[in-house]
Amino acid sequence: LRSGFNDHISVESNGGFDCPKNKQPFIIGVAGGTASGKTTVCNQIISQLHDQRVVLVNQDSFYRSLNDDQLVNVHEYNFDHPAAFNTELLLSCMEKLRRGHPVNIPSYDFKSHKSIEPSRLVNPADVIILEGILVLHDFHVRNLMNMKIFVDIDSDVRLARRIQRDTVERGRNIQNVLDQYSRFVKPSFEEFILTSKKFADIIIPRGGDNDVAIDLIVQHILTKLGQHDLCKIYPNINVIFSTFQV
Ligand code: UZR
Ligand code: MG
Repeated sequence: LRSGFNDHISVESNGGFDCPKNKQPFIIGVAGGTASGKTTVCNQIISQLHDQRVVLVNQDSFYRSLNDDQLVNVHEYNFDHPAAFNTELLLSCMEKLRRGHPVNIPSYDFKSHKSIEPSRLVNPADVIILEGILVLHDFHVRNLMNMKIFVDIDSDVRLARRIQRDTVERGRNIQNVLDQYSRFVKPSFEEFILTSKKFADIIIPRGGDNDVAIDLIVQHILTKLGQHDLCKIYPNINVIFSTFQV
């Protein structure tokens, strides 16, 4: 099978069968501004779901490669705009995972600003978490999700963390980080990310520090997966339940 959107992405077939509706994976979207703690929240959810098959998909993997002109003027490029992502490819990958097919997720290199080989083969799972600044922005991407989470942290805390991360982990200087923040990161946050908060089912204050919120989310996922499991063991479970209700 070919993805149909991008020739270098090949998708393995599982025999062409889609998984039945009641066995489809539980898809969670985790959005929020830069350095809000999205990755921490995802890792905590994953570590508490130890008995389930969980995969994490990053929206960052779907950044478009910059061409030579864009690379020369890289400081003029807005990485925080929805157009910086290949959303068609993200959608086709998520759709395949939802139907129970394995998929190749591209790898993005933050240093060269390009998609690089090898891509990552992701197998179908019980829970799929899609994480990224703009995963709640696109209507079609939102529509794939069973649960939509927005991680909410004060902007000054995020900026402080972003400076720390970009200077220590990404070798940038403070002036560059601040310029980029005021030119692109902050305006795009206000225009595209903050406005997507209203689509969230759950808003988590304090991000990864909020143990109660993580517990509640994990309990909800387990309840939903439990219902899936009952349907697998007893295909007529809905009939049984409705009989009891009579
Ligand atoms: P998180 N980003 C880069 O710094 N370089 C790239 O090549 C691609 C993206 C940044 C991007 C965004 N913005 O704010 C951030 N800039 O990665 C999103 N500038 O990642 O959610 O982990 O902060
Ligand atoms: Mg992150």
